[in-house]
Amino acid sequence: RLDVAETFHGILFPGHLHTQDSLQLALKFPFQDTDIVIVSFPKSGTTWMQEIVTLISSRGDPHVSQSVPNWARAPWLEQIYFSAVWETSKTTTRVITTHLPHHLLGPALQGSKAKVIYVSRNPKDMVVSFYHFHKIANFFPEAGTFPEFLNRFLEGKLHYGSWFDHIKGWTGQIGTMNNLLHVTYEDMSLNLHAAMKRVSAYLQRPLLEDEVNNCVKHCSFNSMKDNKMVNYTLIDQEIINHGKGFFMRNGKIGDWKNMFTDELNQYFQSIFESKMKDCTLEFVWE
Ligand code: PPS
Repeated sequence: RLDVAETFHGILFPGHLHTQDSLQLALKFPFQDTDIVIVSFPKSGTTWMQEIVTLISSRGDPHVSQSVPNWARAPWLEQIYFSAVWETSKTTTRVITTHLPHHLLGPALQGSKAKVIYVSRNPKDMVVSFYHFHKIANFFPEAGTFPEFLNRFLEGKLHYGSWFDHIKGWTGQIGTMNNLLHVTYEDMSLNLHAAMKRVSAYLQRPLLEDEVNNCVKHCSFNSMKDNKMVNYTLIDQEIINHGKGFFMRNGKIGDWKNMFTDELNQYFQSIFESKMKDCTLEFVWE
């Protein structure tokens, strides 16, 4: 069965890609100062940032982004195939992706100069995206109704644990960790050009204006939706049921309004405000 979960430190992970060993190895990973680490809670713009970093590295040339799957050029640290990727790779700058929360991964990063990019998204759109993904990805449990799913999200019971712990844990490091850049899905959505320049400056890969424009062109929603290397259509139908929907689904800010009733929104808001009262982050909801 595909939907058997691996529980690690009280957090559920999809069992077909994670084992106790793969998760344990991630916590002890020897980061190099040249590593670029993309950190996110699922459905927050992970794939988008993988594409942005790939394109910045190739100065806007789409050859790599259109010929190597995202999981082979920016593999997930905690997944079972992770170490095998680097055995065959000749790259000097590794791009590593992870969904792990800071309380688990922080110790491995301590003292390292690896460049961390934390990607977040307003949680209403994020949870709607996750809900739709549960409907097509057979490695997650049944999504149930949206109100049920939202409840599980607010209680931190979905796979990958509590979104509240994740965002507060990582963004709480801003100011403490010099090597952490926080980019939101909404930053990318509202001004991809500016987000691209911020990321390239942070990675110390300044680009010419034409190169920035090429990066922007190749990581627009429409380009990525058509790119087999990032739209997950290479994944077997038994794992992701492409007949039921797309990984590159909607790609917009504010889609939550199509799923949240007024009542659900008020319920969400009350829990969100209480759990986020110690956090000063501002969110863009529409
Ligand atoms: S995962 O499974 O955690 O790796 O998913 P993740 O990549 O974090 O999030 C998937 C959502 O990001 C949207 N996406 C984009 N939106 C706009 N522009 C671009 N280029 C883009 N690339 C990915 C994708 O469509 C998912 O969001 P929803 O709301 O479901 O469309």
